[in-house]
Amino acid sequence: MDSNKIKQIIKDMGATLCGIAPIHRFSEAPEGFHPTDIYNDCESVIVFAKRVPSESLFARNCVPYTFVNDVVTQKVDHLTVTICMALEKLGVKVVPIPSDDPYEHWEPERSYGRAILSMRHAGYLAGLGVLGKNTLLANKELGNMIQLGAILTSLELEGDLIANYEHCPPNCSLCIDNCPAKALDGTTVNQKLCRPLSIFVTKKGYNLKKCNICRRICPHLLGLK
Ligand code: B12
Ligand code: SF4
Ligand code: SF4
Repeated sequence: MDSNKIKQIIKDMGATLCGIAPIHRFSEAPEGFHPTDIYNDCESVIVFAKRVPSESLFARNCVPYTFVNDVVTQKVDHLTVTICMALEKLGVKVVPIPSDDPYEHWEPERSYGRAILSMRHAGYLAGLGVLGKNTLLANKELGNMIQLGAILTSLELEGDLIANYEHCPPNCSLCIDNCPAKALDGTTVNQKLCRPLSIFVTKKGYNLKKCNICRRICPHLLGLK
């Protein structure tokens, strides 16, 4: 099974984008968060994305945006497992990675969580886009409104070219300046500051995404063209 065949299967099943990162590209991953820390036999990381509908970003109430995100996250998770079932039937060894939760690493004093695989880094290494100062992965055509999914495989697959287009103009700092929690520094996000807004818990216990400004304010929200 070659790279193009795998990517075609995954796109036919509903992914908007799909790219492949050979394992050697992950040499800079922090200890404990390398794909082989999840699956010994991993030789390639397949990363895909679904487009997230964007107009809910501009709703005055945060419920529609929260709803859209929750549903697209579930869709990507279902797609991940469905792709794994299809590839396993073809004899390919695959390990699915959740799009968002759950993960184990948690540092309570700084409210810092880290997923078993960083989708933003994996997406970059698979050629799906570039990382902006808002820390999000932005694709040339779809901007940052993409939800990412990933699958580890023991197949040695040909990698996609890493994207080299410019994302953030040197003089742009709109996301950093407008973050109400002052959580952005241009390379990372202070989770302790962002979480109360990004994952706001209502009195009834619902998790709402009350803030998405760093995503919405970006001139490249919907693409770099
Ligand atoms: C925890 C989490 C959060 C945290 C931290 C966000 C963050 N930027 O890391 C909080 C709660 C703040 C958050 C908020 C949001 N999130 Co969130 N979140 C995640 C989650 C579940 C894990 C991310 C993680 O582990 N971060 C911790 C580490 C990886 O980040 P770091 O500390 O900056 O990493 C440093 C080092 O550890 C090192 N590193 C770490 N791993 C690796 C790997 C390699 C190979 C290398 C080289 C380096 C490296 O590099 C960094 C610089 O030193 C991911 C899903 C996933 N599995 O990735 C979604 C994810 C990042 N979130 C997403 C989204 C959409 C959001 C929000 C926009 C939601 C909203 N409110 O509208 C906001 C955006 C806020 C922001 N600007 O980041 C999307 C982003 C999609 C995209 N286009 O990029 C993801 C990828 C979910 C998905 N599957 O699509 N989120
Ligand atoms: S989601 Fe809001 S609080 Fe979090 S980093 Fe983005 S702008 Fe800041
Ligand atoms: S708002 Fe400007 S600095 Fe922030 S991610 Fe978008 S282009 Fe980059």
